[in-house]
Amino acid sequence: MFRSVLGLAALISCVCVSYGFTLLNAGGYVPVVVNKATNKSYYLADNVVANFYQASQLCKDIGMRLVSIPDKDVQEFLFQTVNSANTKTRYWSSGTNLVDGKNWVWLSAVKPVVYTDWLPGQPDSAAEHCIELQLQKNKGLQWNNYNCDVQQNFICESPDVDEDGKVVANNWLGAFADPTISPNFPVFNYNKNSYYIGNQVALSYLDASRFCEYIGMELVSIESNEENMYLHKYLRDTVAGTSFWSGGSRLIDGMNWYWLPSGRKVTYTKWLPNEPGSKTEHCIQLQFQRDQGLFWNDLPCTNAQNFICEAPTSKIAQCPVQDHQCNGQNEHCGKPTKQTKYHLVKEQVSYNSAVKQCQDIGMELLSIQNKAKQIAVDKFITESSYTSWIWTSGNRIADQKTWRWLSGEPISEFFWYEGEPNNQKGNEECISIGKKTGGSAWNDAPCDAKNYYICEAEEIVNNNDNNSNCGCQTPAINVYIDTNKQKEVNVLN
Ligand SMILES: [Ca+2]
Ligand SMILES: [Ca+2]
Ligand SMILES: [Ca+2]
Ligand SMILES: [Ca+2]
Repeated sequence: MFRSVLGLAALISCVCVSYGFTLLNAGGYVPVVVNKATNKSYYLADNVVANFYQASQLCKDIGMRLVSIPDKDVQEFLFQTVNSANTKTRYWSSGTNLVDGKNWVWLSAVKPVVYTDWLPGQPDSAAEHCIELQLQKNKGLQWNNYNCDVQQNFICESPDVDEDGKVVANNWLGAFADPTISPNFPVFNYNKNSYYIGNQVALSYLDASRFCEYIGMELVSIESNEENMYLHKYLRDTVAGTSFWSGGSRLIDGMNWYWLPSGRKVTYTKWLPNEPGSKTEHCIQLQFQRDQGLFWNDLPCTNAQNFICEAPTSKIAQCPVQDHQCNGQNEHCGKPTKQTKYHLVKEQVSYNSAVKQCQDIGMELLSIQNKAKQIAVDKFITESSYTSWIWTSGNRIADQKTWRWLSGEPISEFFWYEGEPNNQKGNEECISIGKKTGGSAWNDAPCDAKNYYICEAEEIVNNNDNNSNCGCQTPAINVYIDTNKQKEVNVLN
């Protein structure tokens, strides 16, 4: 049951660790062509066909992204490359107007389409939302807007990197706010999170999930009555549609409902009467009823629906439901327990960048709310081998007086170095931590100083059996559509 249809899931872990221009493939290397002028590399996916959404995921799985064409030089390079490859003639790019139904953007690069090379008469049909590149042998590689569901070849490109060769993360939340990129972006905020209504096209659950990821979001998890009511109210006020995918599904084991993007279990529910019904219906559809509310129904995941995305929520490692290794040797055996996961980033950035960069990876900048947490951080820091200062989220930016964590909660217990906080330069409003004998301590520092930082997130681990150390690994869950059989195939690795 668990297999990777296209043989690509297995590389996710290696690709994440080190990105280079030679990419590991399941059976060897991904052959890339390097544009010497820009140092970007390109992969012509000549041996696999995929729709626009799947193509985006497949590029991502090999550490690349669907191609963007910022200018004439890149266009010319791609034309020469495809023309001399002499194999296929039609390829997906990342160009689309799906985001708001009007404006063409390079979805991978989060940039508006400025330079264009449309075929005569294109773009034409308003129902064709994605840009394909068509080779006109020895003449050009011209563009056509086309039905995004069509399965065809595609071109991946290496992501943008900074001077140090580090991949530059796309800033979709910034793009939401930039009217030159997408003036009609249907995004709104509730309870500090952003939501996007995907009502330009109807997609399968998995393609909808891919689209949300494409714009730096994930299919929505509805985890309280307030959130469900807010979504209903927004849909009622905007008349945005009546039927949407959420991120809820029981694809993993056919029984238990999870918010698949995060791995969290579905606890709050708003099922319609007599739902969930058929065991073959594995994904949660949201039904908008104007005067009644937003109700849930399970549906086959291959049905085409509009969808709702949400900015990334914290991720949880969820064990497979069946635990065969637990022998009941301790009281917590088999019971999921919460723990905090820390992630140290050895990159020197300002306080604000640290806050943002943690959020970009679905985590939060470290807060140390109590003594127990300080001890845990001591241990984490003592076990590491560097001596740089590290940002916490503690600051007194709001009123220059009260020290608070990122959540706004005032700090009640302090673990300063002796002589700190000293507000040495009169602008020390952010809290960093450093090593000291037997642990760590705090210093107030200027927020624009450049320090390492620690991101944190809560995760749930199954405490199977402390003695045999058989705790669950964090599964990377990828679900691919078997394009030959048109059904979902789960991949757990
Ligand atoms: Ca067309
Ligand atoms: Ca949510
Ligand atoms: Ca149903
Ligand atoms: Ca200081």
